[in-house]
Parts: sequence; structure tokens; C-alpha cells
Amino acid sequence: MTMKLLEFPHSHYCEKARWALDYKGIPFQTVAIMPGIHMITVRKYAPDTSVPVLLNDNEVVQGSSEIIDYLEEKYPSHSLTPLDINEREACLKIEHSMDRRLGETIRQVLYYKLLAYPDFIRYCFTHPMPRVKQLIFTLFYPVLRRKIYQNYVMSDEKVEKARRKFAMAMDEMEEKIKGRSYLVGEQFTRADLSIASMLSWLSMPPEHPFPWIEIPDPYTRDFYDEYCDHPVSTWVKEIYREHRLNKFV
Ligand SMILES: N[C@@H](CCC(=O)N[C@@H](CS)C(=O)NCC(=O)O)C(=O)O
Repeated sequence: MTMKLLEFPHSHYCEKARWALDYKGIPFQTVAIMPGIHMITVRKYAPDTSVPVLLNDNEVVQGSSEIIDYLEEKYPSHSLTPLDINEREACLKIEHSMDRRLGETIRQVLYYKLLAYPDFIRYCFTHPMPRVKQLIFTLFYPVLRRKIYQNYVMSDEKVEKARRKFAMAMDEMEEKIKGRSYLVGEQFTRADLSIASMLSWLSMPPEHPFPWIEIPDPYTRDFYDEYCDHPVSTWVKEIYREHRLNKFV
């Protein structure tokens, strides 16, 4: 049976898992699930409520890093993890730390003002779904908006703090990629794949399977302007150009 990936289409953690599957040339089907109700859907399979979740026959893997670990073990060709122990450690350290420092902070900053644009958020979560599900989303959006704000935005002060943490992590990444093509060693690894996925919303590369739409909000556009010429944003675009194409299939 074809593997299934339960996802929110626009989620950068889901992109990370999708990219790993594509990179290895593994056939899979994405299943966009309805936010809110996703708690019931996901809990049927996994202990936590978060996506991505990979379903492979009777095996269930939750979490983007765990999905890569699983794929590396089960489908070792087109490896994403260095063999050298030191490089491997460096790679996992960057991935785990930047999943939080870039991934969580950018989500917080983007949701901050974009939650005020229901059409935009509906598109992000439901664009592959039938019209009726899009209508249901619209109906429940006020409740969902409150929940997303409580869980991911929290307060003006916390968003300011997230922006500063994001800026520091970007500076650190800039140092790491200076004069180099890849973060660890001389080959594309899961560290590059993870960081590029976490920053996909910032660079909006055309190779990303989510069809981008215009950012409707001025505060968020300012955030984009701040980073549009950043060396790390440029590097993300290059990594996507070189490695997001499903070259091996
Ligand atoms: N560490 C997790 C984070 C995944 C995550 O935060 N997923 C969010 C979407 S971006 C989610 O599913 N949120 C809803 C929930 O946790 O119930 C991973 O790498 O997969």
C-alpha cells in the first residue's frame, strides 16, 4: 500500500518530511487534514496531535526528524545522514536546534498578523480540499484563530522576542554557510534539508510544492523585506534549486 503523509499543506515541518520522501524517490500520498478536528484524526494513530505523521502499512511515525530517521533506516539509498560520526552529530545538532530556533520563531512571527486574514489562512490549510471542507473551515475559523493565537503567537512581547531569536539564529546560519555550499561536509544532508524547509516561507522557492500566494499584510511584508537579500535566504533558494527536484526518480 502507498505510504500516507498526514499534513497541513503549508507547514514547514510537513515540507521537511515530504522533501525527504521525494529525495529518496519513495511514492507517497499526502493527506491534508482539517485543523481542529486533526486532534481526533491524528490521535487515532499517534500519541501526540502534531503533523507530519507518516503511515506505512501498520507502522506510524510522528515528527519530521523521526520520519527522516525512519526513512534512513528503512530506505538507506540517497542517504541524508553523514557516515562520519562527527559530521553526523554536527548535522543532527543543527537540525534539532534550528527546527526550534528558526522553525518555531518564524511560525510565531508569521501567524501574528496573518491570522487576521481568514482567506489567506484558509488557503494555507485547505487549498487541496473539496469546497465543502473549505466552507466548514470558514465556519469554525473564529475558534481556530483563537486556538492558534494561544498556542503559537501568545502575545506581542513574545512575538518581539521570537523576532530577536530568529534574527540571532539567522546570523548564526550565515556564519555557518559562509564560503560553503553545504552546512556539514561536502554533501547535501538532512541539516540542509531541514534548515531550507524551516525557511521555505521566507524564501518561497518555486520548487516548493505549496503554491505560494501573496502575503496580504504590511507588518509581515516588512519582515520579508528585512530578510529578502539575506545570504541565508539566497542559500535556501539555491538548496531548493539544486536538491528539491525529484532527480532520482
Ligand atoms: N517537532 C515536530 C513539530 C511539528 C509541529 O509543530 N506541527 C504543527 C504544525 S506546523 C502541528 O501539527 N500543530 C498542531 C498540533 O500540535 O496539534 C516535527 O518536527 O514534526
